[in-house]
Amino acid sequence: MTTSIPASLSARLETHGQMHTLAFWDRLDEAQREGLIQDLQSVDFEHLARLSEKARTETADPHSTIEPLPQVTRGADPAQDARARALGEQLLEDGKVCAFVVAGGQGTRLGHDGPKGTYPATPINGHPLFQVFAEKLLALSRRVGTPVPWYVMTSPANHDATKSFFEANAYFGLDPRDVRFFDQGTMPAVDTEGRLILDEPHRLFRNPDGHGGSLRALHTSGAVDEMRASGIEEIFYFQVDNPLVEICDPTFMGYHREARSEFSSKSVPKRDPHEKVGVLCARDGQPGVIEYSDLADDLRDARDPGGKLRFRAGNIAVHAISRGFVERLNEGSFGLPFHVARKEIPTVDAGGQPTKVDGIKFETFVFDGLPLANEILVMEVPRADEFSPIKNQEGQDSAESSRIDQIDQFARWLEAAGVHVPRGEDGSPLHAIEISPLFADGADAVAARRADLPEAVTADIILS
Ligand code: UD2
Repeated sequence: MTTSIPASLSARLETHGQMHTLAFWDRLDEAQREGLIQDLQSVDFEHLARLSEKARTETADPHSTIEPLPQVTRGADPAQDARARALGEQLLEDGKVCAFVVAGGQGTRLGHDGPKGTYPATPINGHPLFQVFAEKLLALSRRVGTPVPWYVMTSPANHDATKSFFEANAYFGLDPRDVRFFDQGTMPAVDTEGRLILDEPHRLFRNPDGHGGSLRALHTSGAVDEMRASGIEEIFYFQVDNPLVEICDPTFMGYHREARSEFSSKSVPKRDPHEKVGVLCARDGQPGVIEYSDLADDLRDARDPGGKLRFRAGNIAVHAISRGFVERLNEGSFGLPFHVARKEIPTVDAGGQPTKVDGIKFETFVFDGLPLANEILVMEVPRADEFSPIKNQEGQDSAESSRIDQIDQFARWLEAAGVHVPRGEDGSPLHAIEISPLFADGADAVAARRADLPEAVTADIILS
């Protein structure tokens, strides 16, 4: 029996001006036809039409009121920090915290072939990002005396490659039972006329639905159910591109918990008004993040009476999210707003040959969950200790800038432990330094290994 197009589907395609998606129907084999029908039936055409229309007409709202958000500052009150840290450590010891990395992005900006987490990151060994995180987690698990589970969100395009990478590297020493991979959702893209795009004659082009997709995928994948069953109450969320991330930072988890926050975020003071990071702030009283490109020039440049940037709370995409919050969202019909990215999209021409078209991708952002939380918390942290992402091939936020920042952090840890680290005129260490988290995962851990440290760094050095 040959597959035919269900009448209801062709009526919907007709109504929404999407009949071109069947242009190759006569050439498709049975399996391809069935696949295409399934693909098309999963599209919410009304929603997509609304989004496409909005993308065509959208302009920033000039009338909203934008204010900074209150923040706690790490280091401002050492006694309070210590209390928060003890609380966070207790949560970790009790097995109530898991780590969660969003690793579904394509990493196109880096020109790297493979999942971004496989990108070489450490200063001398060039260990990949995933290894850095795995070893930090191993070190943390040893500190707290219990394994800290790790959830890894992938996208359909990199799921298999990500899993294979962990398998080929024996999970970098982690117990595979403590690492759980799940896929995020996808969204079809449209051309500038709102028409769906064929990626192949028998398949729609779809992109991952943004890191905001995690708030749903945590539920649809069964991850939150699993968390509930194993007693996990708090999710430490981070991005795949930042080797300085302090995974499950107990002080942050403690502040988050003390404030009964459902969604907490770390910030770093923006380097300068033009730095390309989103800013945590309140828009019309609602907390959220405004992308650097959407912050009006006068607000971007505004200073407070102390001379600091008024909107300096740079979003480093490190969050603490309570499991109960994710569950509550998914009980209702929550939907994060879709943001628009205009991109060239691969497609096929009339002859079925590969070509490109100007298109619109739709993505959701996790920080749009902030206004849905009953309580939130923002914590400002020092950039040098916590944020040096690898995003670009060169310049700021590149592998090279991150390498310099990692070496600088290792140098500071050694100096605090009494090791002499020679520095050049510009203040940077003369020799490359790499400290594996398995040797020591922080200044205190380095100091505790004083007996294993040299008196001075006299050449490039790896401590592992
Ligand atoms: C993000 C923030 C920016 C700033 C910066 C800090 C957005 C829109 N912007 O910029 O404000 O805070 O980070 O480093 O978030 N990802 C997925 N699935 C997707 C898309 C992305 O898992 O569908 C992951 C991706 O693998 C990466 C992270 O989300 O770990 C960030 O994605 P990005 O590189 O697109 O965000 P970026 O660097 O432009």
